[in-house]
Amino acid sequence: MSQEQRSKLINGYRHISYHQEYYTSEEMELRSKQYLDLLTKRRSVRHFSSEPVSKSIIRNIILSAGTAPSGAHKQPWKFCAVSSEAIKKKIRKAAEKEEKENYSGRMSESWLRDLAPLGTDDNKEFLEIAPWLIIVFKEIYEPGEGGEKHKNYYVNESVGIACGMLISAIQNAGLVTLTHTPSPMNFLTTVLNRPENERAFLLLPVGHPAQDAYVPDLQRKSLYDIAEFYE
Ligand code: IYR
Repeated sequence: MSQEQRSKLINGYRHISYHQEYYTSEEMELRSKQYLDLLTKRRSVRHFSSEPVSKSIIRNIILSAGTAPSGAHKQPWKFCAVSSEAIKKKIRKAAEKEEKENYSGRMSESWLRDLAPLGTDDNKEFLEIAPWLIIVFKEIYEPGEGGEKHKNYYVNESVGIACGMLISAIQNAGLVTLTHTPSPMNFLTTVLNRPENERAFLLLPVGHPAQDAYVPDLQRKSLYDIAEFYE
């Protein structure tokens, strides 16, 4: 049922009436459970198939992430989607160079011990095998016409939320991803030729899992570990 759209001025700015579909409690029970089931199946996957994924699916996923709320609605994000084999190769080479140093000295003993159950190492083959890499940049400021820098607000929070929505859109599409944070990440600015106001935030390979993909046998915390109810 579509409702008539009304508008009014608040502080001199146009506001439009907002309506969203009304669900009964039963419908909400079902929908919230179905969404939980979808996200429960999500795993960070490191073994990708090279099967192609269409650009239009990647576009929809990025547009979904772009619906995230952001500080003062500045939308301080840029999603760079890479399917070029040459660029993926460059990214893998640079990421592995940094990771080699991380795993062989920059990371502490206790960090390496914490990572051991995940089975990670400095081989980042997935950066070339996955059909797409989405590199998320945060915009630390907005450049003005005359070269001035307009501040963005709550940039890490905003971009973090957008990345969460990106990950759930990837899961909903039937694809898998992994939050990869090669450190330091500044080589991505050079490889992708990004402007001065952007900083690499997260790198996500996107694709189908390999036929023989394995994930570590991990458990999630229970509701009572992650929530407190005050009724
Ligand atoms: N960035 C490294 C190391 C790494 C760190 C954490 I914390 C992880 O949860 C997983 C990996 C890498 O990508 O291998």
